[in-house]
Amino acid sequence: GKVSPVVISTWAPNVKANAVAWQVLMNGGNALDAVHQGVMVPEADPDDQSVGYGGLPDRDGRVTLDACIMDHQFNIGSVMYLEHIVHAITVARLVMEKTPHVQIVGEGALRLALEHGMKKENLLTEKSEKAWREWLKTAQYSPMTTVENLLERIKNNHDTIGMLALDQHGNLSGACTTSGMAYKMQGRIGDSPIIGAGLYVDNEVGGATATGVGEEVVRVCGSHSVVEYMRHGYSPADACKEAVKRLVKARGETLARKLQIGFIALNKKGETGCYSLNGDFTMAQRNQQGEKVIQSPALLP
Ligand code: SD4
Repeated sequence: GKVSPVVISTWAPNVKANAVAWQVLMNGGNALDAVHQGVMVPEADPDDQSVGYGGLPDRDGRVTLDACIMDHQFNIGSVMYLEHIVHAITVARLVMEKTPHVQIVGEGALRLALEHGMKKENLLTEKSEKAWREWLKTAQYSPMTTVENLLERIKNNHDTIGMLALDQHGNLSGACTTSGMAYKMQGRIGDSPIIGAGLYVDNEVGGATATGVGEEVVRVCGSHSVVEYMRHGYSPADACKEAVKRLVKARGETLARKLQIGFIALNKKGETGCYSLNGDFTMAQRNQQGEKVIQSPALLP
């Protein structure tokens, strides 16, 4: 029989992204197209300063994007340190479908995009440039302040999008896209374009995606860990919780209290869940019952 589709994504404002993904699924589209088109919504939104166009730049004023995508057959593609292209997720999909490789960075990723007819654009909006110049005044160019800035943005409930979908054929896919940590050092890559860290999908089990301080998500192979916990029988929420606990164990509670990471997960049966290190994390969900924002439970609330 037909499976009941579902879409989830990190952060409440991404109900808008879910709506687009849901429409793809309702038109009979597959999970891969759903997550691809879904995450294009915040990528194109100038007011989302964490993703795509309008994203906050690195400390030198360059907007550099990271994204990855994974389907139900272990096909993967990712781009890192991509400049001048609004839809990094589309370039990640080009890497997956049009090249023999799985990860392409910087100039090479830009070239791939241009070769496939994508347009070169300025991603730095006036609003983001102004924020960056303001930051320059007091930041002393320090990477520590970038973590503080990220935490501030997370409090404002507006950040990186990771999205997972289950289609009517019972197939899972995921996508993750970000402009990364604001005012990061040049060339810095977080978890978001790293398969296994920012995103992982195993069609026999489920999928997971992450948000928060990427350095910490990478440290525990976050999304892959969540999927492995589900493989061993944990519910999506409990699997996310175990991965968060693993980080606290690795880093200690004192440091962990100053950080934030959040996971969302979706299993083969269409069950969903989320869990975060500290408070303020939300998950947006869309299924046949309608649209919903779920306040995530937290380990150190
Ligand atoms: C990064 N994980 O680049 C991203 C940022 C993020 O919520 O998700 N913030 O580290």
